[in-house]
Amino acid sequence: MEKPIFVTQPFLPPLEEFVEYLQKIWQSKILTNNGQFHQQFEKELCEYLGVKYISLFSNGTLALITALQALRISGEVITTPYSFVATTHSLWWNGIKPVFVDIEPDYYNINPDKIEAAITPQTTAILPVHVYGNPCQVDKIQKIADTYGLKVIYDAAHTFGVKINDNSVSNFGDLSVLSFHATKVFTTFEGGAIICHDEKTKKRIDFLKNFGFANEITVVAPGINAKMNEIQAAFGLLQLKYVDEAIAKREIISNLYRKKLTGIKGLKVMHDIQNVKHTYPYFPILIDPIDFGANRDEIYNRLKEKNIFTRRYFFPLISDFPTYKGLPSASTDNLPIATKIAKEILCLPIYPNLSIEDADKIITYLYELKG
Ligand code: T4K
Repeated sequence: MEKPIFVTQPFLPPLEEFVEYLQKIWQSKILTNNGQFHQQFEKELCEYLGVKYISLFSNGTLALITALQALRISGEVITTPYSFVATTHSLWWNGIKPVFVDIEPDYYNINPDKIEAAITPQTTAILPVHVYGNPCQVDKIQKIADTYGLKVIYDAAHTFGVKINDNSVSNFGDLSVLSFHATKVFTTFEGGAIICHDEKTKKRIDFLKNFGFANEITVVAPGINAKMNEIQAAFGLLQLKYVDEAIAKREIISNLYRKKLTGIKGLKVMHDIQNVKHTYPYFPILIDPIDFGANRDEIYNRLKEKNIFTRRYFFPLISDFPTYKGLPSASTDNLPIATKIAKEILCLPIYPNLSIEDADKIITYLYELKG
């Protein structure tokens, strides 16, 4: 059996370089609670991403939950069923009712043209996701939010380093939430962040992620413990030095797949969007069972037999999980595009250390599997 190839693999900088950071932590004995590496990492991330304020978190899910708390979102929130389940879970953890709106057929992000019809007097916000790092139609979404007095919180878990016309995608909306999980383009093992536009909001977010403490003796809200620790922050600082190199390697794999898979009947690849800087977190393809001659699950299973572990992100839809499927907006009739895409989607392996030979092997297998 050949060595397994997973959908992703984290990019790890040289270990000896990380040891230097660890030595500093051992000297200072500061392990967490806004230590030196935490402060430095926030500063360097702001510079790298081109954003004003960032608050680091222990993971992306707690950052999402806190983002909703920070803006006091309540009632109903309009969101997408086509995402990782954490997006909707963050609403549930805040006692908010999710209202699912269908996605658009090109980039599988929430369809702005369907949002207005889902707004009720209880709606307080929109929670879209830039799926696979492809930006949502941010201007249209903002216009709706402005018209109806809604907040916009972007789940930007997939968009590290993505820019629209040279402006960070995280500058759109009221808040943007990043994930630095091991499977992401940029990782701190586990980790996340909230990006905001003003100092006051950052302060509130920082209180909330530290139990609500505003100072030693004042608790201003029922906050949680969602702080990033010094080891994560140190790893992040080191990762930052290598992230451009890692993204460039992802781009090579992405271009190879795209070049060799474009034009196969029944297999659709996604194309880059003009004026967007992409960072290639995933390589999704759609398999049309009739035209390709085999369905998505057959391909998934046949590749698995060859020790190639693709993933069906995002199947099942969030709206099909038992917790959410009783909601009126979760009905298949309300979500025809998302339902179709979830049946046909397959994410191919992509990561900086995936060799050209292995990517070519995957391409060859796909040609062999075509009916
Ligand atoms: N919003 C969105 C849109 C998200 O996609 C996510 C997370 C979140 C919010 C929440 O952010 P976090 O709280 O996670 O920061 C993975 C990740 O666990 C999850 O972070 C991610 N999205 C989601 C899309 O994918 P799984 O269950 O598919 O991961 P897993 O463990 O099966 O990993 C996939 C492959 O990656 C493995 O087969 C091997 C490789 N791998 C994985 C890990 C964890 C490694 O090589 N090393 C590793 O350490 O959920």
